[in-house]
Amino acid sequence: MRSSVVYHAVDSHTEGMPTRVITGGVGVLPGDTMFERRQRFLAERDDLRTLLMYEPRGHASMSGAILQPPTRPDADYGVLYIEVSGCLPMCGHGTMGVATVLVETGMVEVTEPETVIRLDTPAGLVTTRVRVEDGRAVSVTLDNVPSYSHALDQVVQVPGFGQVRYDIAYGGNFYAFVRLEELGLPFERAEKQRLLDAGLAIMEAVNEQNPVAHPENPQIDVCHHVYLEAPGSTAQHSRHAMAIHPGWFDRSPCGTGTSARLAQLHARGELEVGAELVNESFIGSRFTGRITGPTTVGDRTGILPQVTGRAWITGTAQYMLDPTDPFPAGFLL
Ligand code: PYC
Repeated sequence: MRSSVVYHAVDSHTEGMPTRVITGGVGVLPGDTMFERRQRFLAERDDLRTLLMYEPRGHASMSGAILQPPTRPDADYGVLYIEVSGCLPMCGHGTMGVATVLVETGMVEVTEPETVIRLDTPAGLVTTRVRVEDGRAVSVTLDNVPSYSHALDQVVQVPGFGQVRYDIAYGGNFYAFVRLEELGLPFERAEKQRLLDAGLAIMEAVNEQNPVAHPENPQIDVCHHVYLEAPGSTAQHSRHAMAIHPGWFDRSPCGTGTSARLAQLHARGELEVGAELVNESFIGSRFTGRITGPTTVGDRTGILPQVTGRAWITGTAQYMLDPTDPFPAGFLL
């Protein structure tokens, strides 16, 4: 066996969506904040992301997180989210996977019935509360970064669909919300390619015709997620298919998407502080979200979102790279 590198991983899934948690082998990434580390990682070490996420070690809807020492004194670990699509500022299902791995591998001091872990993420500090029974992480509740509704009732021109109405909100990433009834598309897994094509076309139109920027961090300036709302969804129980750049569906109910959904519903006057939302994914798995209070995001009115879900460890691995491997940065078909 020849290998120039070895990356240690604990693989997990959160309500169906994988998180490959890289626990060793990367070293400390340069940068004074996790956002700066993210920017430098994308510029200088993106081949490591693609090696760990793309085929043949990953696949077209892979997701992961690299553990780091924190850059701030109030956090226990730093987290860099790695995806097939790039490095997200924040990832809810990934955070639940990380918290579960930290508890079940004993990488944090575990207290029962609750273990609190503070994570330094590129989007800000995220506190997780892990419910622990007999050493097992039973559920994870995360206090996500402040979220806000960016705009309601926007319109874009989308090839094949004409004018499409949408709301857009931020919950650690930007999310465009579109009702499937308006697109005339059914909420069925058998129609997943048509749904994905529609989501990607809307995403492109939103980014071209109505670009976004976070009021406090203008470098967060892209909408790579489209929430295709299923018919019959309400402010208490919402079902959706989440189309994500460059072409996959979130298997989980999407933690940052749930946070953005809470902000959108609050801005529409449909969900009050304290009320709960059950958010259901395309495969039927669920997160519960709630608004814990009001806040501001720059000069915008925002909310403090909390999201609860579950994650399971699926395996451990050492990922290697043989110097003769013809695909040192992986590939996607
Ligand atoms: O859970 O926040 C999330 C997420 C983002 C992309 C995939 N999952």
